[in-house]
Amino acid sequence: MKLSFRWYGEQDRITPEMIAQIPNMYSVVTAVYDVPVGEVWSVESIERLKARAALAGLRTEVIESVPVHEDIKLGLPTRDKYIEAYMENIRRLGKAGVKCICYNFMPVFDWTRTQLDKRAQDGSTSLVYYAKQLEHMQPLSGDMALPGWDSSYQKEDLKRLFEQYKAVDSEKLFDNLGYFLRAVIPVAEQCGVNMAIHPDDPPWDIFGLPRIITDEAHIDRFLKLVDSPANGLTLCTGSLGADGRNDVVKLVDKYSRMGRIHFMHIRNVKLVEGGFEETAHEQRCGSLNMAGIVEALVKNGFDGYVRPDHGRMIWGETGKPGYGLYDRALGACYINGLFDAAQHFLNA
Ligand code: DNO
Repeated sequence: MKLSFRWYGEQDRITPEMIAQIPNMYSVVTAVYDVPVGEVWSVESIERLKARAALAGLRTEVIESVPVHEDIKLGLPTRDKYIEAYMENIRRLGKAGVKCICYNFMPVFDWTRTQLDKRAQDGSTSLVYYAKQLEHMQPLSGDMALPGWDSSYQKEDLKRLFEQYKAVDSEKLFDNLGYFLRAVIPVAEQCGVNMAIHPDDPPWDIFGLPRIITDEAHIDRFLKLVDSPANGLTLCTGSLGADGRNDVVKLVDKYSRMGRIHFMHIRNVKLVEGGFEETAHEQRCGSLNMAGIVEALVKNGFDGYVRPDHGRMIWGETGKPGYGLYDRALGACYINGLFDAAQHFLNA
């Protein structure tokens, strides 16, 4: 596996030098953040990211994300120009040495939580999702914001989008995803880039908007839309694991055996009545079988990218919820340990 770590570019107070001090670090996971969704990234911005990471001795082989414009997800006639721009981004990134592009196909909102600073007994805080709290959230109010969301939407944009999505159920969304993939996957193949869709987080419909990358049946269907190795997955254990019906070890085993996992987001999550809480990565802190997940990867010879995912806020750190340095670094070390142990015992 190739260990990686999310770096939010030059604005991030967690620098590539800090990231490089985490043992076994291979690549940053980053993106160009100052270009509106749907536009082409300049070669200069891409090269700048790469050069900055290289100063710390790190590669820039994973992009998270090249976001997909809503017109593509909605299947509007204007989608073709956004798909053109997307293909151009793949070409430019491939040229710069990027090997894997993470993206998602969630309508309007990215990952969703109902509270970002839930305090645990040990004083750490983390992100949680409680269905009861969600009932009180008003997505159309325009004053809701989460760190993963596109903050450029105004109230009117959101209203319009919700109207437009009335015509898009999960079948339609699948069709629109297929249309997108049939265009971009051949380009990715030519450029030596693997596309890696991120599952929906949480993996169920939200605010009446459909979500389709949610479980085994849907992932199977997704992979068949374009049956190419370049059409693969970011398997996020915490996202899929938020639905207790998903057997995450089985999914990791199945899709890594098929060679369709290009990027792993490894984190734990604790299922509670009516929702879930993010925890430390450590197995006994949450509901997931972390050792089993890594064992499956090692058994199948997985050599793709891995990153620790959301961390708690600990030791008084403040910053982007889920993206502090300390707990993600602890997560990275735990992941290293699990891989070493699995390798050792499987080869013994
Ligand atoms: C959350 C992330 C997601 C992910 C996107 C991929 O922290 O895992 O925001 O980057 O869904 O497009």
